[in-house]
Amino acid sequence: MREALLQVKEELGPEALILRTQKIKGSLLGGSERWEVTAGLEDRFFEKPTDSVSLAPAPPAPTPSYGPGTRRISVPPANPIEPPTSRLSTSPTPLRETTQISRDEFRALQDGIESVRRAAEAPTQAIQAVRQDLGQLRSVVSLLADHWKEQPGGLPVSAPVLPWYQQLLKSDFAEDLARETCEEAALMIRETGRDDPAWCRTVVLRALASRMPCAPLRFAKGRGTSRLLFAGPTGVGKTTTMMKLAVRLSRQDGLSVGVVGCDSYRIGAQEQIKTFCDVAGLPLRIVFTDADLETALQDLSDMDVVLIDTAGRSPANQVHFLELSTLVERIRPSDLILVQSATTRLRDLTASVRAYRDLGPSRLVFTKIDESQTHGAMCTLASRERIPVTALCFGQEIPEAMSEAAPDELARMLLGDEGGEPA
Ligand SMILES: Nc1nc2c(ncn2[C@@H]2O[C@H](COP(=O)(O)OP(=O)(O)OP(=O)(O)O)[C@@H](O)[C@H]2O)c(=O)[nH]1
Ligand SMILES: [Mg+2]
Repeated sequence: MREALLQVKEELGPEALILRTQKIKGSLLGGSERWEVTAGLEDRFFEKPTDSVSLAPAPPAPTPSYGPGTRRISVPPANPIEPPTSRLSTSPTPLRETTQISRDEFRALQDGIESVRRAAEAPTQAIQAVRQDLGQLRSVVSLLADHWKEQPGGLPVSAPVLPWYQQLLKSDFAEDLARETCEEAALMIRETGRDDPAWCRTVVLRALASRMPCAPLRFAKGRGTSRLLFAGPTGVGKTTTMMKLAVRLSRQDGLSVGVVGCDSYRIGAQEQIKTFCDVAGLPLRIVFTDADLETALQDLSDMDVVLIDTAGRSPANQVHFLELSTLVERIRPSDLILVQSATTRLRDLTASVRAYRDLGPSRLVFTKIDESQTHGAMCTLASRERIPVTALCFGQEIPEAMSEAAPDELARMLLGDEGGEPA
């Protein structure tokens, strides 16, 4: 019995619990008496292997436990007839190790799965948290915006359109127009219940476009002669614009086009227009007197369109302006095209357009857009003066550097490229 107990301790260690001992009688064939000892280890030893183990009291006999770590050892008594060998009557030796490893592995697996799950959920949770924060921030900003708006010196426009308001100011669009346009857009945004940046841009763009008067020039073949007179300040690109239009109408629209040059004032003006008409193959009449003008108009009376180039006139020069006014009266143009440069300051543009108003301009053309950093001045002018813009010129190339004006296009020039918030 003592030997059996010693063997149990040796096999299972000092923490071994003796669960049951039983004497086994020798067989009829002569075997000697034996002791069967059932021993085991407490469950907790498998949960957390430890070196310092306090021995728990043995579980109540006689029901043996064959739970984890239980071994039954059969030991013969010290008897010289039988060799003093021990025999494991049940579970093979690796039982404890196998069970312990499986549990450890299981735990490790569980831990692994748990950490993978946490890692997988982390970004989603983070995004949700950021979304929530954003939503809260939006409402706070909106509340603050409403509050500030009512304060002296508060926000000029509602929060969702504020970036676009600032963009319009950066483009040199007039402050009052920018504010009105953005407030109109803000109202629409509120009604739709959407205020993401892309949508806000679309609504501001539409509101802006509705303030840009544009009208194309259309001519029909064989329906009498349309007379187009080009006027405007010096050097803005009147003659170049006229040449661009002449090529478009004759080559692209297949119309018959004649040209009248009335600029006897600037040196080189006649050569400029003559060279062009020679190259383009268009009939040209240069006029110096009223009689010349009558003859020229008569000569070109069977053309679909007659384009008339005038000398650049400063609105401040009264004598020059009077001459121009007399010329307009004699020609009675179907359209008076007022050419202005996009590089001119708003104040000068406004003064110039108001001076030309008496001549009855029916269309505006903006030139040198390629040389202008911002387009707010010309758009403000068009919006305020309500003279339809017909063409935009953005280079010296004839006829390529010209496009038909469109409200959306002008609005886009102010707001910048497609995208979310302005840069
Ligand atoms: N960059 C740029 N240059 C232009 C544009 N339109 C005209 N020009 C240039 O501006 C200069 C003056 O052009 P003109 O067509 O002679 O101007 P104008 O108004 O007829 O001039 P005056 O008859 O002297 O009053 C020329 O060098 C043109 O090539 C444009 O859209 N962009
Ligand atoms: Mg000219």
